[in-house]
Amino acid sequence: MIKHEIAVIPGDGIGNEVVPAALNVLNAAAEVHGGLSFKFTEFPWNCDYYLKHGMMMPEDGLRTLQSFEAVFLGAVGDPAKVPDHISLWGLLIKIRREFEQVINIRPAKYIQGIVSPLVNPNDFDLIVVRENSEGEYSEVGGRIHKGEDQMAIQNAIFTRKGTERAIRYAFELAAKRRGHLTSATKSNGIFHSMPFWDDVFKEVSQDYPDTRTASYHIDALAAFFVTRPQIFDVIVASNLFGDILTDIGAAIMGSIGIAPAANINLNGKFPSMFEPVHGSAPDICGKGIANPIGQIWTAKMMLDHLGHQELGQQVLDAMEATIFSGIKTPDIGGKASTQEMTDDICSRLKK
Ligand code: GGG
Repeated sequence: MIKHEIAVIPGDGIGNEVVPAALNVLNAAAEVHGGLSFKFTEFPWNCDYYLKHGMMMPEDGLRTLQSFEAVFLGAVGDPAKVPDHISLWGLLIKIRREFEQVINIRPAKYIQGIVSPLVNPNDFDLIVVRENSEGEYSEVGGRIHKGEDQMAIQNAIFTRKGTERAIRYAFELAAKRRGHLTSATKSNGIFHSMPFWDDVFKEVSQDYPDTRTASYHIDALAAFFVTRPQIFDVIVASNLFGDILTDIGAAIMGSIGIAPAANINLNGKFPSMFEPVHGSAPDICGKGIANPIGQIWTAKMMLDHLGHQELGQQVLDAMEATIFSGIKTPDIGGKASTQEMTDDICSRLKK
């Protein structure tokens, strides 16, 4: 019997609705497998925790998480309680950084049964590899002066190591897929870091002569995501560009509630973390209508990471069959609740 020990952080808002849904699916998947079980240990770290303790997680929180094989996270942020930059840097970004989760993988693909807002919803299937440890997500800088002299300085960090690591990872992934890699740049407007990014991309590309490459400025690339996403296979992007592009990826699939993500630690020293692209959605929290697909697809990515690719594929198939059958939450045109959608996925898995 294989037993996986998973740390679970539902976090804020709908994280507390979609995480239990995805855990039900993982338990159903384990049942189908027969020789697999999960031990989920839940941690109540969120904005309410911050209001009580003045921090998003305890001092020894990272040490506690380190003993688990993976972290399964819902959503972080409740701006009515805690400013977003405090909650994000106190939990999500802290875990990504300290656990050296340097790569963020975010797939997007056309799903039959979901009405895409695209004018011409062609079949598309792409993966964004987002640099996850540096770039524009930086605490380097400061705010000085008062009144009309007020000033904020924000420095982005692009190291050779971090940039090359993300680009190389994306080339390796493209080689396993359709052999096409697109780089997101903005070297006409951002004077230092983006020409540097382009140079590293060009240099690394020499090691992958069979991979076809393209490079687009992020503004044009964002437009192409909407007008012709089918031209893309793997896209490599900096931290901020990757974050923005993947919200567009979610939008063209039909809902921000669908998109999954994996924060990968490459050296095996720390657990990787699995969390959907969406946030805590305070506007729909408590209504029982949050789309569980983003979290369930994220669970599928965790299964892949733990070595259960076949089972992961079964989860994806069940999920797609449920959507195709019309059992859908309101954000994708249905009337089903979070629970109804989850129950249907579990029963299809067990068939
Ligand atoms: N699902 C995790 C979550 O709450 N994400 C919200 C967010 O703003 N994330 C920013 C990021 O991924 O960098």
